[in-house]
Amino acid sequence: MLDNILTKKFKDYFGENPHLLVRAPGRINLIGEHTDYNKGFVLPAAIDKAIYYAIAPRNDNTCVAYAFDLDDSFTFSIDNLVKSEKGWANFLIGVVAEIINTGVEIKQGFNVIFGGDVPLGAGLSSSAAVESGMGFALNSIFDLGLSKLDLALIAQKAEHNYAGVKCGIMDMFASIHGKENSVIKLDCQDLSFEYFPFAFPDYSIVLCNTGVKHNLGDSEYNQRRDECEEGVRILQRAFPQIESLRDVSFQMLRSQADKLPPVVYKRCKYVVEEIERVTNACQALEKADLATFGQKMYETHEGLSNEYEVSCEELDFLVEQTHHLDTVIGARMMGGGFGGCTINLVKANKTTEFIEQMSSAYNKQFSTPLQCYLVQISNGVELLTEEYSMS
Ligand code: GAF
Repeated sequence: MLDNILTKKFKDYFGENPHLLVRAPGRINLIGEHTDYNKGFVLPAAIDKAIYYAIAPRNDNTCVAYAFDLDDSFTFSIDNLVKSEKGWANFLIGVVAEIINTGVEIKQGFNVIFGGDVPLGAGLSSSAAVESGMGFALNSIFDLGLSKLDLALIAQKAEHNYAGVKCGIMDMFASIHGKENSVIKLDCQDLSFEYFPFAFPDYSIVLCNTGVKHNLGDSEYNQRRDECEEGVRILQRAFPQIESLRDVSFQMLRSQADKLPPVVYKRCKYVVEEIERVTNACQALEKADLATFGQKMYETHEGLSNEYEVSCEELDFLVEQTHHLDTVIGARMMGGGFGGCTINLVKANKTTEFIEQMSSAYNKQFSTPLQCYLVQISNGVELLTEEYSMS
């Protein structure tokens, strides 16, 4: 549907057919928050909300990009990849620049249109979807020979160097490696991963969007990362062998509690516990024990709210509401925090009731409508069509 709209727009805008169409999904994360840049485990999945790309090569070095949802365009040259004043353009420029930085040559420019239905600022990683889709589209159209892992690392570097967020690898990895009805248990230390089936007919995944826009670049995210790194530096005095919080047990952390600033201790405690929680949650999943899994989600929320301090009033309210509903088995804030969505595991035959109850409570409390999305776990980035003939 959206790909058809983009194809038509491409023809109108550039006067030719796109050569290919790409779909790059947003992501959810079941558990394992703020663990990726601490080399721990995460459990994300790609979803049925995505950014679509229509693209065709050009015969010169110019790149013309049109952002369908913003009705805005930007032109740049592959010979001059400097940051733009336009935030959205930096995601594309960044991917082109970081591909070239890996030593891969891009020999010509391109025309591209992109847009989709991943809500912006909702913690569903629209930016990672944009970056992953751009890399995948360029890799396909110019036959660059980059692997899926290369594309994820390129997208992450684009986010670091062109969007200014020192994010972990989770979001782009999920957008690229997603698999229908499966969550990805990713070990962020060595980037090995395994798929866990996540298809429980009795439960649905519902996201509740606070509408509060988080801005990861707004320094808080990077600050959390700095606090964790500070913790590691201090812990290394007693344990020189550790490289990240992944290598730290709770006992090791406890033994150094008086050496760490209280805020840093809290941050490290949350991360060390969360890394272990993902392992325990996966064991529950293997036994199809959704009740234990859901309990772990609630524990994560407590840690994110009280120790990592990345939640907000609206997110806490939404999670608290679910304690009064026997239709919900697990809920927590999701993603970087400071707004965005909660993720809820809800009895499948009660999702409408759940959405009505949550919307009404939220509206009463904050006088703001609540957006809810019933999401399906989908495949990762993929080619939709190839049209090599120009018309
Ligand atoms: C954001 C980041 F981009 C991820 O890398 C991850 O750290 C997440 O916040 C928190 O788990 O989505």
